[in-house]
Amino acid sequence: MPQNRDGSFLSDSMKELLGPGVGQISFERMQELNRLMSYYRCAMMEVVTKFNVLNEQFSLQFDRNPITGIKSRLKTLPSILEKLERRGYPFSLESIEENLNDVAGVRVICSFREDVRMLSEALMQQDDIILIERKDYIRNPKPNGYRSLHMIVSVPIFLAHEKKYMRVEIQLRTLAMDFWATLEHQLRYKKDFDFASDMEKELFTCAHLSAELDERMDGLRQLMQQQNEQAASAPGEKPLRWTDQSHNLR
Ligand code: 0O2
Repeated sequence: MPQNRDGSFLSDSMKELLGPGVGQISFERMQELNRLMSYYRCAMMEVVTKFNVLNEQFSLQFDRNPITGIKSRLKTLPSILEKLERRGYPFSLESIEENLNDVAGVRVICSFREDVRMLSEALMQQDDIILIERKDYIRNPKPNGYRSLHMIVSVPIFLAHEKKYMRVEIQLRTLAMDFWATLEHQLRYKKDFDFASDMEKELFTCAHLSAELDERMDGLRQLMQQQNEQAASAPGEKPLRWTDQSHNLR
């Protein structure tokens, strides 16, 4: 690890965050930072559990899993400091909580666009979740073609003697959206590579293709759903509806 001129191993922003001096004060601040990060981790786990529960319920209803994968990540300390600096926020624990919405992130990969809508609505119906911000890049894709539904939510975590609300960034997207975003991210951040404008255009075209793929897969899903409903309501057949199943579970 590179050593600073004053002999310490900490960057200036890190020193500001952890407080002046070494020894007791910094150690206590370090513990506070660890505590804060563990709160974010707990909030992330709460959100992941909520989606796992919804997946379980919807898979009973529709006989397929709306969620194909859930990823979660905590922002690293260097990346937290970089963002505070870039946005001109103070380097303090309070500032992290107050100004950064994406320290804890959960990404939910869905099969279809309809699943994104269904899951986001079901989550927002839960009375312990507070919506802070919602950005619908599916209805309004970014200029480069990026699509996903972003939500910043505040979720309670239950500690030994208190209930604390923590913010989590949720990204909901389909497999096709995730495929494009993952590769775009890999290409864009490739070191020592200049991203030419014709490559930007090609990526944008790929984004269009992925949106078309989603649309066509949604069409197929609707068709299958209609056929299922027709078969279920045919004479002698009992339609399998959510109300029936929830009744059975009581
Ligand atoms: P990481 O490592 O994924 O977290 P914000 O920084 O969130 O306050 P902004 O730009 O308004 O500010 O946030 P926005 O638009 O909601 O996007 C934040 C995250 O969405 C990014 O996080 C990416 O994960 C994803 N994202 C947004 N735009 C793009 C894009 O064009 N391509 C790809 N591949 N992903 C995108 P981070 O912080 O960049 O990184």
